[in-house]
Amino acid sequence: MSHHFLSLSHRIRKTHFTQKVMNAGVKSFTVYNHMLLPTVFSSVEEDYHHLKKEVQIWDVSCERQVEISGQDAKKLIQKITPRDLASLTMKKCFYAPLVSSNGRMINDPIIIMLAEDRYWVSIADSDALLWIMGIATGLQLNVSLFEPDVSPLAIQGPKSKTLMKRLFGSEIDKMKFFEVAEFQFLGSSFIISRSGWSKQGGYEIYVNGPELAETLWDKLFEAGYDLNVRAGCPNLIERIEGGLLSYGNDMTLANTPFECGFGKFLPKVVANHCIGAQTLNSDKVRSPSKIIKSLSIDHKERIYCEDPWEIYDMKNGKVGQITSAAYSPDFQKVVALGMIKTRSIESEQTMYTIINNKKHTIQIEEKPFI
Ligand code: THG
Repeated sequence: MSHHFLSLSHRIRKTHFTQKVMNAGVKSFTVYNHMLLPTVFSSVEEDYHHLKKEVQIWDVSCERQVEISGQDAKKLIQKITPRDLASLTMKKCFYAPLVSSNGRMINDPIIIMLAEDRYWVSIADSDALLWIMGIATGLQLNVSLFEPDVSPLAIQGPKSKTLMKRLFGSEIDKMKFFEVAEFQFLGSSFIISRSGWSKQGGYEIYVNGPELAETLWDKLFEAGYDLNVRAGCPNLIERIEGGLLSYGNDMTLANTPFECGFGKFLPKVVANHCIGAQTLNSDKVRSPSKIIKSLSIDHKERIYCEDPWEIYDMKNGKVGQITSAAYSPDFQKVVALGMIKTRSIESEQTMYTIINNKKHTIQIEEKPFI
């Protein structure tokens, strides 16, 4: 990867854990929701092996919450996503695409219900608060909309449950994937969900304000000493293997949820009161001409995809692009995500991409990699 530096300023926000992350030896950051997000501690490969074996603490404060509360909160939240929220309760969060009026991806957040009239939209990297404010203003809805000072801290890896039980007790055992519960710790209450941007299992603690952030960080490291706990971060290789999509990389405002494989989260017919319903209910959009796939590339070197790599097949020419890629030590090939024309997938042509002037064949893989 090429190494240049980003100039820091007040626009690029630090988090309540940034000092701890620096003390833990972070090597590089990216910017996500105008905030620092660590990307490497030891090396992408070493971080990957550790994540798949032990337990890591991730500063994912950049997963900002958009809080929607008030009389019209429920109406507004069901307007901004085509996913049916009728079964959303305070006990379970939903992964739910936000789409534009013409049915394109605005963001792919997790929605948490805190009360019938109070929600958190845990957003990916786009200014969803502005979009939602625009809708609330345009429709003159009676809501309060803001970004609360909430900092998600993710505990990820196969030993995450053991560590979480030591701090929060045996109630942790009862939590199933995507369940949400409130826990008392250090005299304060914390919302915790069993979720996180890895497929190694884990939890996310929504830390309110700055007061307990560093203490919680320290307690997790004390309690996890014998578990070989380390500071970590979303890992490029692991998340590609797991098929977790990254907004801005694998999908953008140009894509429909069906192209992203999110059709399974949408009802057969999207309700009319949802933004984008008309487009999302059209046959053309429901059977997309291109779709995101898990891929592998016959390439054995450490390589990262900073700009999309074009995909070709022998018959159809250019048939798509690779948007994320990394060499996987476990699979001993480059694992990738990319958008491919369904026509090319169906015609089973050999696909290839060009990296440093050399052709490399591409294989479509199961998601997640096994
Ligand atoms: N946790 C929280 N907020 C977040 C993220 C998170 N905000 C930003 C970003 N990540 C949002 N994007 C995603 C993408 C994928 C998942 C969660 C958030 C995810 N997907 C699972 C999968 O695809 O296998 C499960 C989806 C499901 O079946 O419901 O977990 O990570 N708080």
